[in-house]
Amino acid sequence: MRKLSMLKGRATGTLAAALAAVQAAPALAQDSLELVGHPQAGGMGFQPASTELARDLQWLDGMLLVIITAICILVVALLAFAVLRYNSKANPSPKSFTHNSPLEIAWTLGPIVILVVIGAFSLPVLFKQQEIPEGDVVIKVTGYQWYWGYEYVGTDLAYEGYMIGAPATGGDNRFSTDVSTQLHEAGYNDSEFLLATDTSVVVPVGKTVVMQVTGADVIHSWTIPAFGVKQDAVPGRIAELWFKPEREGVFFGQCSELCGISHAYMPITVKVVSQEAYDAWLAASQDEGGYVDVRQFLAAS
Ligand SMILES: [Cu+2]
Repeated sequence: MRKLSMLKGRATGTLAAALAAVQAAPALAQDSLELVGHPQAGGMGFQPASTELARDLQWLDGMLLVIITAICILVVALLAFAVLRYNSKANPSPKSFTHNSPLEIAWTLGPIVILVVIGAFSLPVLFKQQEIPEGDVVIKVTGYQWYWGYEYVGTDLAYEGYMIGAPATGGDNRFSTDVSTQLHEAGYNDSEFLLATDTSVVVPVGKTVVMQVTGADVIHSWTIPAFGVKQDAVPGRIAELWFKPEREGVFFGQCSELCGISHAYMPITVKVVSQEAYDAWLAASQDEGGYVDVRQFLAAS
């Protein structure tokens, strides 16, 4: 009923077929899915915030930057004033008092007020992150040395996600022409090496996604910075995180807990697609008994 060879987005062809795929790739590049959060020349700031939580976190970071900048300027100015005004030349006979109660009260109360203000803004963001809502989509994610396993709760769909270029994809964690071919076939560019994966987490836009995070061997950590989420994957425990992506696209993350020699080679990709594309992808993947390339269904959205 379905063209299986079309659906399986894996490198299987001859060299000629691979070269043809490379040439065809630009037109196919993720179809309508924009790459979000990949490295950019001169990039300095955060990945574009793509959930309410990420926006809150980035706003909080900006606010804290203002506060610590003001504190640094004040401290440097006081130091400079003390050095210039009270050095031994400018002030040959210093006073010898050791206490100043008003000053001591001020420098105790000042930091308390600053910390209370910071806490008043940061705690609501923390609670928003940690209070897990009912998920429209629930996915269990398991960290392995060195890849991720995904299970769509309530369905029989489960698959694994490897970095393109990892041993499981025929590579040795190094860039090569073969890796380049695989990247382009999967809709990525060479610059996404170390970030691109053979399969992705696929979720619908605008829906609440709950990830149940655990580890199979050692502690890993699952994150998508553009969503403002990060959670340790601890063997024997299930922790949860949630996000509600506001835009379609391909989002990148990396294992964020040092987990062994190939820790740097277990990246994460999430593809946020329309509800229609998600439904079609989920049905096809369940029929197929495994991950089907979601780009096949983007045109329908
Ligand atoms: Cu790791």
